[in-house]
Amino acid sequence: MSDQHSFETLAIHAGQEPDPLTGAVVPPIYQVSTYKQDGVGGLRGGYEYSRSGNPTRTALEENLAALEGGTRGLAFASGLAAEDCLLRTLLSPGDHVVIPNDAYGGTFRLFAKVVSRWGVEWSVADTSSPEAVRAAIRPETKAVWVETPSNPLLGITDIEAVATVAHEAGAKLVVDNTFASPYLQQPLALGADVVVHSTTKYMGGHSDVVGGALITADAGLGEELAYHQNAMGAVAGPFDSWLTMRGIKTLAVRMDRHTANAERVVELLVAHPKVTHVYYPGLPEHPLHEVAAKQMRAFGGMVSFRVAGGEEAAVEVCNRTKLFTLGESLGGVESLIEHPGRMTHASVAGSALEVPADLVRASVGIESADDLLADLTQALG
Ligand code: P1T
Repeated sequence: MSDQHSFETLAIHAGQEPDPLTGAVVPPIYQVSTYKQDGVGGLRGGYEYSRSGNPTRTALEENLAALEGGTRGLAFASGLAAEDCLLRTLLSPGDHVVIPNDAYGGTFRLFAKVVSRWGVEWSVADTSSPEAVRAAIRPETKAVWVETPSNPLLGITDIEAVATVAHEAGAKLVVDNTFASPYLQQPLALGADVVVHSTTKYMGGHSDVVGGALITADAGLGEELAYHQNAMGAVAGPFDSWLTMRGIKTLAVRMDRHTANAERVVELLVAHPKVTHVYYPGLPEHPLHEVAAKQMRAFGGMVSFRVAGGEEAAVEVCNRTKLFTLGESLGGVESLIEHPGRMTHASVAGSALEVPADLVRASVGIESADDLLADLTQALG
């Protein structure tokens, strides 16, 4: 599949050549752990053991690389498994990493509670300011980690500007592209070295699979990560890879609809007397709206807002919705709602990443926008 094709075409065809044996149009689920060798070392297509390589996973990995415009894609058992592999590839004891002041709680926990135990230092910066990132960099800084848009406050980082700052210091720029998806934003083209995904979210898109991915522009780094992927072992299984590919085929149409519905939800929330603040990069009053408009095709399906009446009022809104399902995660076709302070971001309590107690996060699905607005209206009361 040529890289010249447009995103929608690549999503459906990249890495998805009809099966050479049967012509099956969809890559089969190779539910297998090992492969017959034609004499010792006589591998068919390079496959020897499914941790090291599996044809269904290969199909997904080629697809991921094409969609992010990278040279190498790697699929993992979860987003955090991908992050763990990346951190332990890039960092050694004594190294330092700059992390954002807004990020998924589990990502923060990985830095604060796990990787730090191996002698890796981290400090927090407001990555929406390239100057703040520059100020946080130390001689030992090996990586700058960015989420844009960020979870849950929909903060925006100027990828191009922060890539320059990181590279001047000899550090790599990692961008978690989970909230945007490659349809809306392609960090490698803006100078990022590695893209991270929780494919559990928009890529899979149907709340039926947990997975993660790393995509790199540089083939050497891709090789190093592939080595660690195999050495550490948290690979995506064949069925999970297949489900993720199935989701990706409709990514473009889903993201268009997520965005259109989110814009309707934002309109409602901005005008609502019980809502004190709306976080959405598509709003002209978002502090980095212009940067978002420059680096994103559209603004996506995630919306956060604060509710008058504090934490209890925010929790009540989450409890009262009927169509927006109360639950963690995001990016599926069905709308979800949650209270980050008590749910997805409980692990950042007391840290520089603490989220407002009156915050509600909505993952706007692709149901009828009118039905979604009616549900939020009754929940806000
Ligand atoms: O859950 P997992 O597939 O391991 O991915 C972790 C992860 C990484 N990056 C971002 C931006 C994420 O949002 C997540 C997971 N987030 C949720 C489960 C959530 O509800 O926010």
